[in-house]
Amino acid sequence: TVRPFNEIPGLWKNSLANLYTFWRMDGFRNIHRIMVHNFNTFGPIYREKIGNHESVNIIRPEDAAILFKAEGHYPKRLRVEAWTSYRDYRNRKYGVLLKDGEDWKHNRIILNREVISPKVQGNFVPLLDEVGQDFVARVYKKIERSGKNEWTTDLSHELFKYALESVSVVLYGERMGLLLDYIDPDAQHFIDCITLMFKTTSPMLYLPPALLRCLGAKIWKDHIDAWDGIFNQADICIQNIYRQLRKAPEADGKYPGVLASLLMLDKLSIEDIKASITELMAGGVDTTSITLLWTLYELARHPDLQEEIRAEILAARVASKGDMVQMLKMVPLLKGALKETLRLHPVAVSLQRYITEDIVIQNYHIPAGTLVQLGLYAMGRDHRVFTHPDQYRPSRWLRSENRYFRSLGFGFGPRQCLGRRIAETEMQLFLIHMLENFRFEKQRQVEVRNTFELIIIPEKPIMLTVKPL
Ligand code: HEM
Ligand code: 2DC
Repeated sequence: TVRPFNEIPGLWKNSLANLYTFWRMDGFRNIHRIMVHNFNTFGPIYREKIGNHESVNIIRPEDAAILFKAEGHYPKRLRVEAWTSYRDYRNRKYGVLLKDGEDWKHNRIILNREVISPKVQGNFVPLLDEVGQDFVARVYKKIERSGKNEWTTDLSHELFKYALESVSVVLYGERMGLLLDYIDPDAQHFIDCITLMFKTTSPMLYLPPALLRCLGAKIWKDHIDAWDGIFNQADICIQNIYRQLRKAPEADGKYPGVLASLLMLDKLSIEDIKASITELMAGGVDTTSITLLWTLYELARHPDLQEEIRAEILAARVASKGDMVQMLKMVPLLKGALKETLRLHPVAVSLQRYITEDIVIQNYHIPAGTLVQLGLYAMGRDHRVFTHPDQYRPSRWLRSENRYFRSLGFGFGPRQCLGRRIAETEMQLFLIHMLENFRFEKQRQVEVRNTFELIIIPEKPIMLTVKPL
């Protein structure tokens, strides 16, 4: 006997009161902890309505499997109103991130071939490897200048530059030079705009942007300025490549980057290409840099583990004889560390889909069209799903533990993260180079908590000490 939709536990009857409670609990920055609290109160499924947001929330991997089987041919996630409002307001096209239906599918299939297929992976590796080596050289310089044979710092700003340099070289086939001594103010402005864009998005998940716009709210203005800065900078990069291609279309056999490949392929309109390239460029900065920062933080807190991963890297370096693509296949523990980071510090607090058919989860009927959210952060910390969930243990991803629908940091299926291959390659190469050269230490064992600014980020700066080996 399946129980009806209306019997799912939770707070969904008084949406305005819920919005008020949410605000009182500082929900805008605490969404991840509130979800954990809700699962503890209501069990593995609950219904929720905050403002005009209605959803069913789930936490079990087996239920995630049911959800993704019902996502249909054009999987649709929660629409981030602030992002679509900006594009509508400025009359810009949606890219693959914001499109839906047929149009999304058409664009996504073409982008997949140039961004995420195994065929292009080999093109990215040498480009990203070079960026990793340059980063190491930069760190040596910083250590030298400190005069102490070590460097204690909040690495986030350096990591933002590393991430932007990496995603840019892949998209445009050219170096931006962000790891040189001179900091290009335009690039720095672009980085600042992305952070501001994320920060101003989260309150607008619950307060409709249209309303804020009418009220002339500061948050809406800041959001517009942030996206304007992002689009202007991306436009400059795109125009630059476009012009070069028209002047000298002759290829010299060198991989030209994602943008030039898409332009030459000529299967998407220029406007569609621009929209998605801008999203890729913007999506490629805070996501990977913060995941790397969390990973270094965890490795600094676990010196033995750091040593173990370093040994794996050194062995892989020898065995692969200089072939980086080969080497990346020989570092399972390193890959486990990245999965473990995303388990405890997922970029996305939840994954969501509008289901296209009726399903039954935890013995409740859920009708087609419902927004179902998998609480990714809550799942990562649930002891029913992971043994000793509070412990950072990369080896859990190698064997022993059940991995069914548990590694979902990049989402799932045809709508999963488009930047996944870029992100993974870039992060693996970074850690390989850094661990081959430096040891990472932390001053005091104070825990840094997660906070929500649309993506999950550290609540306060993480100070690390970098020492040459
Ligand atoms: C979508 C995570 C890095 C571009 C997503 C989604 C997640 C995610 C969870 C939603 C997937 C779903 O709904 O199933 C991450 C994580 C990253 C990362 C954890 C790094 C640690 C990147 C990078 C780029 C990027 C580097 C760009 C180069 C995108 C785009 C989408 C997306 C364009 C939307 C795809 C679509 O709607 O078809 N990402 N991401 N991400 N990500 Fe990432
Ligand atoms: C935020 O309740 C919380 O990868 C909301 O690179 C539900 C939600 C919907 C979509 C998610 C978002 C959350 C977090 C950030 C994500 C986004 C989809 C893509 C985006 C996960 C979980 C991200 C960071 C992209 C961003 C690209 C953009 C800058 C152009």
